[in-house]
Amino acid sequence: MGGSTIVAMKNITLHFHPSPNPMKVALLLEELGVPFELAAVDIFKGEQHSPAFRKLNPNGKVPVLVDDGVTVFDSHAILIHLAEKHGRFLPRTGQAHASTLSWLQFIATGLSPFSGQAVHFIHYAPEPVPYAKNRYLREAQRHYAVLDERLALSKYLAGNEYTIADIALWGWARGAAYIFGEAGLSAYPNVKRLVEEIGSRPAAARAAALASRLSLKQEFDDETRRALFPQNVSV
Ligand SMILES: N[C@@H](CCC(=O)N[C@@H](CS)C(=O)NCC(=O)O)C(=O)O
Repeated sequence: MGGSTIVAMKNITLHFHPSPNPMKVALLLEELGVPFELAAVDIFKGEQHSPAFRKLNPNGKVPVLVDDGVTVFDSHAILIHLAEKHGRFLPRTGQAHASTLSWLQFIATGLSPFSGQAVHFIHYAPEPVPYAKNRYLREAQRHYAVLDERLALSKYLAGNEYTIADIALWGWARGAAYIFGEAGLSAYPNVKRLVEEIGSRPAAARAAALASRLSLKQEFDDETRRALFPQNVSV
């Protein structure tokens, strides 16, 4: 009697939906092997717009990480936060450090948004907009071509070391068929090689399995369209 009970607490909560940007963070957490809680944010139901979630991310998007009381939003900010905190997957100095940051930014400001817009105009625009579809598809292709040329020269994006830049790439490139159809990444063999290599890592299998622990809405109906594309809904 009187002894204190030590309860193992998970001090990290990942606000998550199994879509490309949160998947980057899930992979890094699994690679780091740190325990974390998953808090599902059902973006198909509009939970990203709730006042409580907006307090965590004023931009109303996943992922968000709450790490020992510190809140970080935006996937690449979270990748850098975790990599710095744990001293892994972000080389500390020199060319490898600079290259990791460069490729991270390339993916944050280029590959991710152009891929997102390509998906939108290929699959979800309320009416066909050939100009926009062509523009974003071509830009997604161009970004994959730049990555492919880089990966023809080095094993990983930043050189010889697996870094958060590769982890960021995996988040989007594993779903490339959504943009390129059945051909997937076949036009980009070096990107394909890296994405398959990452996909075969146990951490990637664990990250990919997270979705099965959640019961999330699958139907893409009017509620989903209102949640994801509120600009299309007249008020
Ligand atoms: N720049 C942000 C983008 C986040 C983002 O677009 N997240 C998507 C899922 S991949 C989302 O929350 N979509 C819901 C919405 O747009 O309402 C990041 O990298 O974290």
